[in-house]
Amino acid sequence: MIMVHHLNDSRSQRILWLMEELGLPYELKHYQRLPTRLAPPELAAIHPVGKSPVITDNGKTIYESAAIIDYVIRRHAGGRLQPDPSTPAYDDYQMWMHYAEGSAMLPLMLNLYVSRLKDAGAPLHPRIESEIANHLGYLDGHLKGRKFLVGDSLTGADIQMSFVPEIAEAFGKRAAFKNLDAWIKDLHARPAWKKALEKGGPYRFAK
Ligand SMILES: N[C@@H](CCC(=O)N[C@@H](CS)C(=O)NCC(=O)O)C(=O)O
Repeated sequence: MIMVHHLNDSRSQRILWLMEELGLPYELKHYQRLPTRLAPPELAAIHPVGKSPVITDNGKTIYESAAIIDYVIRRHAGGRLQPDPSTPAYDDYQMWMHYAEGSAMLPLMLNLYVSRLKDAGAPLHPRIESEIANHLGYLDGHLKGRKFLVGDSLTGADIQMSFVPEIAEAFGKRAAFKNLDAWIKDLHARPAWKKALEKGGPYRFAK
C-alpha cells in the first residue's frame, strides 16, 4: 500500500488530495516542521533530500511531487486523471506537470528567501516581482473561460499546479489574477480536497 509521508503546511497536501480524488487506500505518516520551518530529520531517513512530499510503495521510494503524481496516476489510477497519452492534450498535461516546480514556483520561492534579507534584498525585488507577474499572468490568461488546465475535467496537472496560487495568495499576490483565483477556489470546493484537508491537519495555504 502507498505510504504518503506528509509534512504539515507543505506540498504534500496535494498528494493527499490526489489519493482522495482517486479513492485509493493509503497510509499517512505525519511529520511536523521544526520551529525553523525546516523538515524534521526523520524525513531524511525516507529519502536523502529530507523533504516532502515523498511516498513509498512496495519498497519503492519516490520523491518530487510531479513524479509522485505521475507515478500514482500511471500505476494506480486506471487511466483516470490524465489525458490519453496518445493525444496532444497529454503533451499539454506534461507541460503543466513540469512547469509548476520547474518555472512557476521559482520566483515565489525567491520572494520568500530574498524577503528575509530585508533592505539588502531590494535590488532583486523588481525582477522577482516581474517574474511572479509573468507566470501568474500566463496562468491567468490560460484559465480564462476554463475550469481545468487541460480539457474539461480534473487532471493531475490541476493538482500539481494548485500549490502555485496557494503560495501566491500567502504573499498577497493572487488577487489581481481573477481567473486563477476562481480556478483555485473551485478546486478547494471539491469534496476530495476537503477530505484531504481533514486528514492532513491544519494547512496554512488553504486559501
Ligand atoms: N520540488 C519539490 C520541493 C519539495 C520541498 O521543497 N518541500 C518542502 C515543503 S513544501 C520541504 O519539505 N521543506 C522542508 C525543508 O526544506 O526542510 C517537490 O515539488 O516535491
